Amino acid sequence: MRIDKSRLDDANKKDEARHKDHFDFLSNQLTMKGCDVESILKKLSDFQVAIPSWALGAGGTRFGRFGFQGEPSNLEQKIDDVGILHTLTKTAGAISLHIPWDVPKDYSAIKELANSHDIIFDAVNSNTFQDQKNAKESYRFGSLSNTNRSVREQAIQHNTEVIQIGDKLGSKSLTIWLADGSNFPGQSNFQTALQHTEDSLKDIYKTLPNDWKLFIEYKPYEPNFYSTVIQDWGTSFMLANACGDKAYTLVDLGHHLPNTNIEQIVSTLMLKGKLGGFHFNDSKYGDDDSTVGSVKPYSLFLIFNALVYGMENNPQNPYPAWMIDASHNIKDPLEDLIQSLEAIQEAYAKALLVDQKLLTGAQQNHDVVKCQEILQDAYRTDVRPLLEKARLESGGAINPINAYRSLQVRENLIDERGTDSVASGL
Ligand code: PSV
Ligand code: MN
Ligand code: MN
Repeated sequence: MRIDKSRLDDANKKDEARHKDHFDFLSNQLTMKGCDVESILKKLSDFQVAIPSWALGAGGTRFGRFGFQGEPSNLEQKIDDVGILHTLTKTAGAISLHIPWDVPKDYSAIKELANSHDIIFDAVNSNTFQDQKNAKESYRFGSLSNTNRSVREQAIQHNTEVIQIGDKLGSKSLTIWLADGSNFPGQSNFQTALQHTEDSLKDIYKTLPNDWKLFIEYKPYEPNFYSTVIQDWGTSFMLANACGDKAYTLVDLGHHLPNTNIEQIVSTLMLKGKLGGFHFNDSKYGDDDSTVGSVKPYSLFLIFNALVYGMENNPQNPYPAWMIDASHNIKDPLEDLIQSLEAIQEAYAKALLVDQKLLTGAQQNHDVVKCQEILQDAYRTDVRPLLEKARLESGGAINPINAYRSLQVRENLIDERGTDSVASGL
């Protein structure tokens, strides 16, 4: 299904007067403070976040999965769902595929469909954390780090195939997340596992087209609970350096031990020009993959403050690839993603309000109180009218959740796809 533009315009009409009132008030306030509202709006409209193909169905837990009616059951329907998100929010102009969950059958038809929704193919993700049907070797004891050469070769070959698939779609980056590690002390030799991983990554890197990037994701634990080969940003950074200029670290917000200072990690990586990709989600305990901004919105703001600083001051760092890596097991997945997109834009807008010159001055004067005031003044500003304005000007919804509900998007999807459709690839 596609959202009809005139019905969206009607939905917007109900919110228009309130929006205008709020926007005018905020815009005046910000202008009086010296903010360039037009440039903030432009940055907000330009900011696009990839939606992962695996987040469009309801997620499960290891205890089970409650399906959600009208879920997409093939790649075409997943692209249609991202199209719905993009029409409403105007910030979801990309999709990130996980291979082999979403291998296109007809490449030109898939590209045409994505194009008709104004969606591009962002990073492709390989999968060596599950065994595939008819695979010769098993990843039970690791993939790129495995002690068995033929397992490593199968995993390298898979990544090469993922690059080829992505290349046909116009993707420009490969993300590797390895589940490799061990569950018990003594099970694995740390040095051997790391060396095998480095050698395997270098082999994959050799097959990377010149205009591509390799993103190396890290994660401290899970599914292995004693050790993980690429456990932290330092290991990822070291491996990226060992591979070469086209290799970067990817930060996933959920992949840190509790209380880790992620904004500092972001700053370090950007200073060194090695922050390649970013996965958004939120968490209370571990890699919970909760809706972005639902638990720790102030942390998200501080991280964005570091990202904005890096984007403005670190030309040595490429523009990062943004992706939502969240999925929920009880919410409507599309509503969940709309909430995540909104939270990302909100944190970004607040970070754009930080007066960097004033902050630098306060830092140099060691005025600790003033530094905190500057950050918190930006954080406490209700920036939602800016988001509404940016969306409205791009043809999206003033309030995407309200529009999604009033246009009965889920009901239409259920009519179209049936009540028992099950998302593929989960
Ligand atoms: C692993 O926890 C991860 O964050 C990686 O990005 C994967 O590719 C993704 O989740 C989906 O399994
Ligand atoms: Mn991730
Ligand atoms: Mn994760």
